[in-house]
Amino acid sequence: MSAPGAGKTTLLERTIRDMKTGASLFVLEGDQATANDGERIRAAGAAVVQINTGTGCHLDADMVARGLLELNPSANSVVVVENVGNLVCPALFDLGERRRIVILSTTEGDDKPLKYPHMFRAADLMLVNKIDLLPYVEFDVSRATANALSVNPDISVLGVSARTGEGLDAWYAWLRQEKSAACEAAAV
Ligand SMILES: Nc1nc2c(ncn2[C@@H]2O[C@H](COP(=O)(O)OP(=O)(O)O)[C@@H](O)[C@H]2O)c(=O)[nH]1
Ligand SMILES: [Mg+2]
Repeated sequence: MSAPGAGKTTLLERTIRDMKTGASLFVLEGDQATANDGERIRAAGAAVVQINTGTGCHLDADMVARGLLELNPSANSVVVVENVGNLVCPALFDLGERRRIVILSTTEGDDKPLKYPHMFRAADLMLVNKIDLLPYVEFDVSRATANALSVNPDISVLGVSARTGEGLDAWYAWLRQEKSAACEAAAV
């Protein structure tokens, strides 16, 4: 989840390519219109189903259920759901996710966790993306982190650049750790 343009699709494309996820990662792409992001994900090498919400500002559980039937992910794979871009409605709907990630990019302002607290309260991890742009924008990563922690003391925070690759190793480690924890929990 994130505001439009924070880098959800770019980060996913890079993750699929760098981790060589092949048939172990599947994607549901939510947007009001177009299949653009679905095509980008397919070109990166992952199976994807595009869901268009029309006038809707978020995905709901029924859309995800129908998308999953079509996507048909294999056992022990990771399914990533890219929600419609905005920091309001997607926070309010349970899609059955195991973990929720919010991306805040450095061009959006470090006050956004305070202005959209429900989104940051609903997330397990905040990725601060576009850290390559920090020299050019007024964005204080430690202030953004403090703001996120003030609305959600349990949120984890990682700084990344989906463009330069800085910080992505920590993101990949987080993803691997979450996947093995989920597989262990499912095996019990
Ligand atoms: N400088 C910079 N640009 C980025 C980064 N990540 C994404 N972008 C750019 O931000 C724009 C929106 O990215 P996109 O992935 O479509 O965002 P989405 O709407 O959240 O899926 C595109 O022009 C990307 O190239 C980054 O880490 N650094
Ligand atoms: Mg996108």
